[in-house]
Amino acid sequence: MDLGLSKKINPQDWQLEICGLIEKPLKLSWKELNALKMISIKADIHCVTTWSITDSQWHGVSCMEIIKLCSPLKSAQFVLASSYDGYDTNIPISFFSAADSMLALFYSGKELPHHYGGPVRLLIPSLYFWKSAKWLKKLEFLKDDRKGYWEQRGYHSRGNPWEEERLEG
Ligand SMILES: Nc1nc2c(c(=O)[nH]1)N[C@H]1C(S)=C(S)[C@@H](COP(=O)(O)O)O[C@H]1N2
Ligand SMILES: [Mo]
Repeated sequence: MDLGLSKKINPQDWQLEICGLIEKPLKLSWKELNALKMISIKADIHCVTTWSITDSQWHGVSCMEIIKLCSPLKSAQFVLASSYDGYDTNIPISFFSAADSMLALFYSGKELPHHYGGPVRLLIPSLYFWKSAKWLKKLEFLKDDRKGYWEQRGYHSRGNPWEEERLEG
């Protein structure tokens, strides 16, 4: 379920911009991303329409690695993730920096397929799945919350599944 990006992104053309309230703004190429330390996680995914995928296997770069690289300022409280299809979504920095939050490059042991958001998707297992931006293009660190695509259309700004934060917040 997505806005639809018909054109596949060639990993060689993929780039991630990291900007906003950070000490070191940077751009990461596919090669640079792959040189970072990777982690594997098993996650339960919670979709807003109540289905969940249990025990899915993901491999990629921990969001903590990104935080270490760019050094967010104390004033940075939110991350706005934007994608190659024009989608965006906001994430409180406390959830972005959770141990299981990652830039996923592999799913079930295989390179992340295009329809799952490959080559690189943000994965925030502690929030509803609409927060996991596919075809990730940019991470912007912000002081104030800025709603993304679904949040502007009535979805909850935080989206914690344990609090059932589905709509308007
Ligand atoms: N770039 C992008 N990411 C996106 C979306 C989108 O439209 N574009 N949709 C979100 C929503 S609403 C859901 S439910 C999940 C669906 O992920 P899936 O296609 O892997 O099941 O992706 C999220 N990430
Ligand atoms: Mo969704």
